[in-house]
Amino acid sequence: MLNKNKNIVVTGTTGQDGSYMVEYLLENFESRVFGLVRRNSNPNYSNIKVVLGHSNFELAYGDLTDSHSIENIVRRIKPDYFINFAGQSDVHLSWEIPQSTWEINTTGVMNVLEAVRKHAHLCRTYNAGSSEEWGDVIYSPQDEQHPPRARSPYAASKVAARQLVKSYRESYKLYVIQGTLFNHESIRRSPAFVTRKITLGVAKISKAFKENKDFEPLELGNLDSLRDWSHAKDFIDGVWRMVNQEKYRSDLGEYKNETNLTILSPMLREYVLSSGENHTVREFVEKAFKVAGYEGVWINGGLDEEYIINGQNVVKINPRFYRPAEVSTLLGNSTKARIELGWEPKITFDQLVKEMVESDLCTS
Ligand code: G4F
Repeated sequence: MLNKNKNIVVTGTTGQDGSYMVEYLLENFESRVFGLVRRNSNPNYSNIKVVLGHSNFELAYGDLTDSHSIENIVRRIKPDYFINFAGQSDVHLSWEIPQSTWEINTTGVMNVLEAVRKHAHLCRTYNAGSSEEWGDVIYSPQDEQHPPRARSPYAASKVAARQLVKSYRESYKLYVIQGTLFNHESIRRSPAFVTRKITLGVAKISKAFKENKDFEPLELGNLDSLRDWSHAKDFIDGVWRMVNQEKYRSDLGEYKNETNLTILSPMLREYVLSSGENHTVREFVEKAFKVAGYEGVWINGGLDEEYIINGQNVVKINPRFYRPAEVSTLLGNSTKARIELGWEPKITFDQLVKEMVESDLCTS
């Protein structure tokens, strides 16, 4: 149990990963958790409604792109952990807003690193990294050794952030790492991502079937993309293990004392978190409809492909959802995290799809 005097800052608190991390910390530890949120004229706190009011939880207002706000927070709170899940995480959108993607995902990380360096040198800092950094992969499954081959402004911003993290770790001996997380989903996923877009679409179409009403088919892009999907909750535990790696790695045993962090930092490792199996977008569609009780057939091909259920077209292709450069296959090898951190995912792909569809069926 972490003691009450530990301060933990989590950014991206209202999003999927940040909200699960805040819950995980409040459930498992007695530490004080500060959830960083951006001031917004129309705030959406739906993902954190269960923790609002918790005696160990406090909202802190700040913005990664505003170095003053980050510095003020770090100087005031002097965090023991800074978990950065904030970012512009929509790959497709990164071609539309490349500069702000860079400012949030890269310059924003530099702002965190500078604040930590100046005001909380012993803080354990985590930055969210992505399997997208590996782009057009050269081997499968991908492990920590895979070289960066970014194919989007989003991926490039994460590669650059990783280099910043590495250089701050080595130059200033900070406990700072960037894990490589493959796709992770949940009922809190934004509909900007394909899994939630599909499960919301399935729920809407299923309702229309039941009520005998007309509906618009779900419009998707590349159905043949392969992704290694996990449940976001499983990754929260993995991230926490990464920022406490000396508790799991016997080779770091002699550095357990926190005052030795400056000796420990060059030996820190960055880990892949993944399920180790991948599926196509097409397969996700089929499974999601099956959970709702429908089986269909694919007809035609290419841009004319359609998924037909009960004689009606429920999925069609819209080229708008294709990307200028696609990462066509991702498959993770998380052996190192499993062996060295004792981490393993608990929720299967089928359970993930079922949970997401059933939740959307309930609320639609
Ligand atoms: O769900 P996606 O948008 O996720 P993507 O691009 O794989 O990125 C996610 O995972 C990364 C980790 O690998 C994170 F770093 C990143 O922040 C994000 O969380 O798209 C998945 C696949 C792509 O190949 C895309 O082309 O689905 C394909 N797709 C097909 N139709 C679609 C659609 N994606 C979206 N978003 N919308 C579609 O209509």
